[in-house]
Amino acid sequence: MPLYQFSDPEIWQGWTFTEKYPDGREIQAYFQYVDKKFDISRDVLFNSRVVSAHWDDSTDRWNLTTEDGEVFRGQFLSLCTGIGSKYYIPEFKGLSTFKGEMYHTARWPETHDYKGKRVGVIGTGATGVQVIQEIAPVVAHLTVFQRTPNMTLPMRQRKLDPDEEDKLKKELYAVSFGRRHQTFTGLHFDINPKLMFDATPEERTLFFEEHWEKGGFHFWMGSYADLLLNPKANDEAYGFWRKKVRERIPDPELQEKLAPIQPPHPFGVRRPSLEQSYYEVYSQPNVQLVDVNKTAIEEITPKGLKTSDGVEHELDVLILATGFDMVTGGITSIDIRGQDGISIKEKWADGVKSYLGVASATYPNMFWIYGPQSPSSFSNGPSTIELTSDWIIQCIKHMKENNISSIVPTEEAQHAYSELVDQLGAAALWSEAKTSWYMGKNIKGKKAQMLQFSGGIPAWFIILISSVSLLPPPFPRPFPAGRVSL
Ligand code: NA7
Repeated sequence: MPLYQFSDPEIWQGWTFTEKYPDGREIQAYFQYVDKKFDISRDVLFNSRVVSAHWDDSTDRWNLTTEDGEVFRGQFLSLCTGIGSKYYIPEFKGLSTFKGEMYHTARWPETHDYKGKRVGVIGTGATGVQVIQEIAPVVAHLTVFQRTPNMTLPMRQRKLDPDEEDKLKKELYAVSFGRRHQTFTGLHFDINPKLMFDATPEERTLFFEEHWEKGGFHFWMGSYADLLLNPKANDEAYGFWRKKVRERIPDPELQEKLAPIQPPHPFGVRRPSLEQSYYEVYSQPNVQLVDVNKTAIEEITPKGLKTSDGVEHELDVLILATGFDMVTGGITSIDIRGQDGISIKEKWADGVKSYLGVASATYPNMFWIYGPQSPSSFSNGPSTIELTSDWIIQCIKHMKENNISSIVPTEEAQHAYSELVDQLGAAALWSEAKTSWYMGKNIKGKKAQMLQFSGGIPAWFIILISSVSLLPPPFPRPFPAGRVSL
């Protein structure tokens, strides 16, 4: 905070977060506040799962059906399904035989007492890291099943002082929000334009230290310009990261499991999770780390989990922190059919294609926000969301004012944009991670491809607004002259 929120002053002037990284309850309270302010619930049908959306070319309308059989018709379809709405459970043998309690982190129980329980966690991504550091101090025993060590970053959580925030609101909030479309990630800081080895070793060390101290994504998205492009530069950052992490782990065996000499993949090509006490908990006597590359998960049994060394890890609770069918899963779970009657799931089986990361050829009047081929999680979410929303609103206004009843990207425009997304993805080291949701590689059978626009918000913003440069400007920012050629 403060940038991971709506930029409307009516919202932020009346709300102050209590922590730099607010917890789930506070975020929920914030959403309730926003809802009340704009009376959003009035327009929402809760607890209804959309199962299909079919375009009717004769009437220029979408027909939506819910699980309960209700049918809705509408001219426009906006998919706000997010990038992490379809959670993923690998096909572990015997999973349904487990007699204890089992949760996926996406279905975290609101209240639960882990005190005195034997708990197993599979997965060490963002949710695994959070769960592990929170429950380790209270459980009787915790077994973590790790496949790839997470290259985490220090969160540097802190309480926010309301008086200081009030002052910042007057002086800096508006400026910071105004800058969100000007930085690579849509945050208030930017990538250093300098190349890593153009800096002297002393400069580099000071730079790394400073960014490490700042915490959050500074060490990653505030690093030198070639961090994710040049393997040698990447090694340099990894070396610093490894040293910092190892200092917190007394046991050499654990050091090697959590921060190995040889990195499993380049630093930062998978999303680094933010942590607070993650490494300290592994030194607790009640915490055990199992490397599933050495001793694989063989099966889940009624009593726990059996690994390939013959050990049965007895558990009262099994937590699956195994991730999501990220970026596309929310959209492909709905039977969406456009002009040619082909479902989007079938269309994307061979790889996602889109125009601007907002729309898709043959699916008229359909837009998505914070989804495939947009900067989505390579950016500060609200930055991408607000830019996309502005674009969609202006597009619909333009159509209304000009009596246009439907609009659809051409295959050529879609092809050109999707090629650009692929080329940008191939230009960096992203594909060197064996399993990475950025590339769809965490899901069996999913086509491996860069799923997001990785060229940064400013480049995407120019492409986005150039595509609608005929529309009246909604943006309080300069339009580029002419169109950007794809
Ligand atoms: P992530 O970050 O995708 O993490 C999933 C974890 O589950 C990851 O450590 C995986 O190992 C592990 N996993 C998945 N399948 C298996 C199997 N079969 N065996 C062992 N381990 C497995 O999901 P999260 O929910 O934590 O976070 C998702 C995003 O939400 C996050 O990036 C933020 O943007 C918010 P791997 O590392 O692939 O070897």
